Amino acid sequence: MKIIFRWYGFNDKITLDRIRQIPAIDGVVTAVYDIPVGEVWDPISLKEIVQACNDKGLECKVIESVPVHEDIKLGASSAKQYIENYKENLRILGRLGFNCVCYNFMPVFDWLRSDLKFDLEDGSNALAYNHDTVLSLDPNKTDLVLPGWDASYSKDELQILLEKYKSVDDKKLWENLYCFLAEIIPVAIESGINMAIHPDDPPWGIFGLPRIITSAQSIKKLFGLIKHPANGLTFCTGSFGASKLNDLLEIINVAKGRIHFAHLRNIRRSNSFDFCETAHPSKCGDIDMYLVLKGLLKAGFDGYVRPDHGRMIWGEQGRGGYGLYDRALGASYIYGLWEAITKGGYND
Ligand code: DNO
Repeated sequence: MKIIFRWYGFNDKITLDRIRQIPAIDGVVTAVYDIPVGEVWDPISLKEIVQACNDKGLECKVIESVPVHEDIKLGASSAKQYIENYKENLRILGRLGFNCVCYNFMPVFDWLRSDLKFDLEDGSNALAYNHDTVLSLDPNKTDLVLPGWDASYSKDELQILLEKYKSVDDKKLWENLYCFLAEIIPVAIESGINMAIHPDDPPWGIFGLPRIITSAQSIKKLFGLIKHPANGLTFCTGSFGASKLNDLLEIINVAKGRIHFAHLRNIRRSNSFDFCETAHPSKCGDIDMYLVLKGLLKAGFDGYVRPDHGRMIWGEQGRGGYGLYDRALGASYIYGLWEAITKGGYND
């Protein structure tokens, strides 16, 4: 297992110099942030990114994300060209030594929270999701400002997009996912890249849009579509764990051999749909991180792990979920658990 840290590129105020001081960190996971979704990435700027990481002794082999253009998810006529561009990106990444690509297939919105600064009892704050608040928002009527959502659409563009999705239900979205995977997985294999889909966060439909990567059942279905391990998973404890119906150990079992990337974070649920994020240790939330890591080890997991969202602590200001301090504590905790179970063995 390798522990990596999310780095938002040269404009990230959490610099590589800081990241390299986190104990036992092997590398970073990053992306290209200044090119519109669907376009082909510039190999020269990617090379600079890899070089900058390597110069600081950090590996750079994982991309999060190569975003999937909405037209692919919609199955629009322009999907073909966007899929070609996606393949080209995979070829470029493969040539530069990347071996894992995280992506998601969530329509319109990526991860969604109702609060970016939810006060926790210890005086820190974290991301939180309140279902009633989200239900009270109408993306067609209001100028939607949603934490977590990369608001790259104007109000009008958003309405047009939501209108188009009216003809896409779960079944259609699965079909469009299949068309995408059937084209890109062979190129990923040739390029030495494992594709790792990120589950929908939260794992239920929002604003009437379909969401399909939500449970053990959906992972079984996904893997059945293309039976090669390069068609794999980003196992995200917080995304799957937001639903009480999901058993994380069952998901690890179902995805055995095909988990290429793990996002580890903790959450505390307050009812069926509401939750807040917490510090990483098991004691702080509903996710038993020890059992999760033990489950991963038993499943033979040998991929990348990153500490996912942290709280904002010690007065730190910055990108919600992506401060330095609490994620660094999370990384050390994960390393400690992993060292204990790998060296000491585990008892069933
Ligand atoms: C949130 C992240 C997601 C993730 C994408 C992957 O913090 O886990 O935004 O990067 O869904 O495509």
